[in-house]
Amino acid sequence: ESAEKRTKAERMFGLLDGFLKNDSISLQKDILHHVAYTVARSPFSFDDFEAYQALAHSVRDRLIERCHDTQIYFNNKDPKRLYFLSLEYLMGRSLSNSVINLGIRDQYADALNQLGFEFEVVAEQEGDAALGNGGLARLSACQMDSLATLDYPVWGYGLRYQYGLFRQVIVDGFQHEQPDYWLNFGNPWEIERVHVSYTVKFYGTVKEELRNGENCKVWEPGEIVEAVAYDNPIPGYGTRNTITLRLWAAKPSDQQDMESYNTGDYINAVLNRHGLENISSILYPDDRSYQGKELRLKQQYFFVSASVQDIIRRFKDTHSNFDEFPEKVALQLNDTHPSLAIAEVMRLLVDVEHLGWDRAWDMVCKIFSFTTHTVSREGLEKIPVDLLSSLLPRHLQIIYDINFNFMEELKKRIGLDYDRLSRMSIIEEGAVKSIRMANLAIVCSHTVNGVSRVHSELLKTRLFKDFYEHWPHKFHYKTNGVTQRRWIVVSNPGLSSLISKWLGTEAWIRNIDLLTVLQEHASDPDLHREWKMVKKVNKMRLAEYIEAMSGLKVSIDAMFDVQTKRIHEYKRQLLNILGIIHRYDCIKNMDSKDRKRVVPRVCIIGGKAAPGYEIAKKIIKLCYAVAEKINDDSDIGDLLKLVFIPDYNVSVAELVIPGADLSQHLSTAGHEASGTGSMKFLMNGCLLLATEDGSTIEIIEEIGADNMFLFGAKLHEVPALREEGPSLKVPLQFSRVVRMIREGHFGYEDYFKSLCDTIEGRDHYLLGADFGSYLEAQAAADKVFVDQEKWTRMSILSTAGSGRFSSDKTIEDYAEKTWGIQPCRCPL
Ligand code: 9GP
Repeated sequence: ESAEKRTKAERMFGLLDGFLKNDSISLQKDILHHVAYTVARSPFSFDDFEAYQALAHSVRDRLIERCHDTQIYFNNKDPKRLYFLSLEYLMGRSLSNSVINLGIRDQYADALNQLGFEFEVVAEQEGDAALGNGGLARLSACQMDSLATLDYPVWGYGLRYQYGLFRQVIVDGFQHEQPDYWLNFGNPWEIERVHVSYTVKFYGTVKEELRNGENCKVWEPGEIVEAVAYDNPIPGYGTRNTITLRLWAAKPSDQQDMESYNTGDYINAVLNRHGLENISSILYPDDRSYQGKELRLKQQYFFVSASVQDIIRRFKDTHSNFDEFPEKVALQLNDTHPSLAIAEVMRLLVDVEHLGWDRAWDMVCKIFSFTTHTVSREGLEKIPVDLLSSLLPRHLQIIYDINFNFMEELKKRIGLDYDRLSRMSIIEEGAVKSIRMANLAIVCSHTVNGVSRVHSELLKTRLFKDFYEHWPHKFHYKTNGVTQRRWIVVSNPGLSSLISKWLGTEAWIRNIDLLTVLQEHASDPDLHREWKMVKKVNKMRLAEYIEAMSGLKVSIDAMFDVQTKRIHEYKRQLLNILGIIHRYDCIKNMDSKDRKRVVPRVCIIGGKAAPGYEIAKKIIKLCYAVAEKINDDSDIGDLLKLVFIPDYNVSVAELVIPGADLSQHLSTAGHEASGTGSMKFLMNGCLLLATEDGSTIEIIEEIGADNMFLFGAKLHEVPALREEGPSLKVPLQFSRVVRMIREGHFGYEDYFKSLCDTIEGRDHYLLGADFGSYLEAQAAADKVFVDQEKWTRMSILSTAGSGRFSSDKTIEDYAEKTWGIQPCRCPL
């Protein structure tokens, strides 16, 4: 029979013409085929967008081929798999990244050329997949790229939001939010798996039943929704391995509301069904808090329930004994958002698989690991018990049971220290009784990771001190990283070619340690010339973008000084704007001789404010108001320009980062868990002006403090400065620039009053305290910029020292120390 099967398979493979071919003629045929039969346009006349669609489908075919091979290989080898659970992924565009990782970018560029198209122009047609807010979401995307490249057997799981992160539109300097219906033009990068779907239950009641002599809990739901899988292939670089990011979409279930159909309420029954799809429709646009919203909780449970059912189904396909479960499964919780997975695994193992509580609990403690991305107590999620009890009654019981056992164990260790017991309890008593999701995640995970060394210290000494004292072995950190494939190879092709030329190899794209070789050439005049040329081209590209977007012409001889990230008080974009006002004020008061010594600057700020975050929105408006004043002042000319880049997203970042000379990372010490923007700028040879916070502390260790511009209060100084409050002495220049805003130099003085009030008086984020040293750091940057040889050397050393901040490093660390997984490389 097997010989027969083999002959059949060989015949089919022959009919398919073997593997897809990647020579120029085959690719051209393929693209034209998709123009004609997928896009349904004339192959003799199609535009750039249609060319993009056809090209994307052609690439997708190749991704699917590799995905199949990878899954077949994984299934044969049956390694321990990692399941990465995250509610957010900021993937950006897929085309360029995919063809580079597949190693066929040049072939496609040539094929398109033969058809009369340009690869770059066609690639620009793609919209961003923005299924996330900020750092955490982009980190997940970088980590998926590294997991695929390093051949780890992994599945990513998430939600397929129909509306991604809102589009930021600026009207008269004010942020407006518009929906990002990113699926409008179809999405060639996903594969709808109609046959992979799971039932997800909500509401209802829990009954006790005697089954086979055992007391069982039976959950009778009040609402049923179907989760349908959409698979997004993630190709590795330099490997055939292509892993899958499986995103779930909500669809009405056939089991729901049959009664209403039968009783004749057809119209309402259909409308109700449609409402259920909303579960996966909207991404919550706030990266700091998601407290107590029913829809958010539904999203969390919907995604974890479908994922956990899928994971157990896959395990059971090839295993009959659950004792092997922890040897085959590692579950990573990306922040607390997927923590309900813990209760869901318990429910499925106890209520459905009937393993018994103790056996199930033992497994849970072996499979879960948790990474937190926040430093603030307010950022920790809490779910009101009332809400959970109505939405997921069985899960509430399970969490209560977990907590009861934990409290009993704790009492044995620490006695009746009620304060401590109540701080560590998963249940928070109080006006609104709530579930502390972080406590749940810590209690049930074998490892709790921070995202930088200092973050981990803060977790151990502040946020989770009690837990650290109880379980010191659980606490670790993995320094975040970003993928060099996206952040150098895709976004900065000039720099990428230059690095390969000087290293004599492209191997650094997989082995980032090789970048250190650049250190040997850091003073070579030939490298300097080529390095500066690459930067110049990138600055020209960025200048063209700025002009197209805002009409503002900027000089590429000026220093391009960039701060792009989500707008937050702690990230202190306001400090940057105050610095710009100060610079403007100084230039205005200079005589012509002094003006000749001014280093011209183009200050670029970009980022989105959460829709409900008023102060952040005022910061954006202030940026526009100041820009208007400065840019219209003919007396200032090219000495200073200020640009706000609207709708900052991954593809805009790919343009901005390579074009930056200087980048600013200004968080008040102790507030940025890690920060990954700095790593992208660093890789691109951009000098950093930064506080000693989050990952910057580790960047200093790699490239040296004299290779960057550091300023500001250190972590240990912050409490004393805060203590001083309004009596803290601030520099005169600080009071002067704030007064300029208050007195209406930039208009809207009433509107900006509350913003000024946040920094005069209490000034929680210490802008006044840090202003003096901030200006000194800025002056130091000016001084070095004039010495282009020194600047270029520092720039080369920045790139050369960025290897530690590749997500490849982070992932290897996680794989070895947290997940216990091994590479599983599909043969070429
Ligand atoms: O704010 C942190 C940022 O510091 C970190 O680099 C990133 C990735 O770990 O996560 C951010 N947190 C969030 O995006 C939401 O808490």
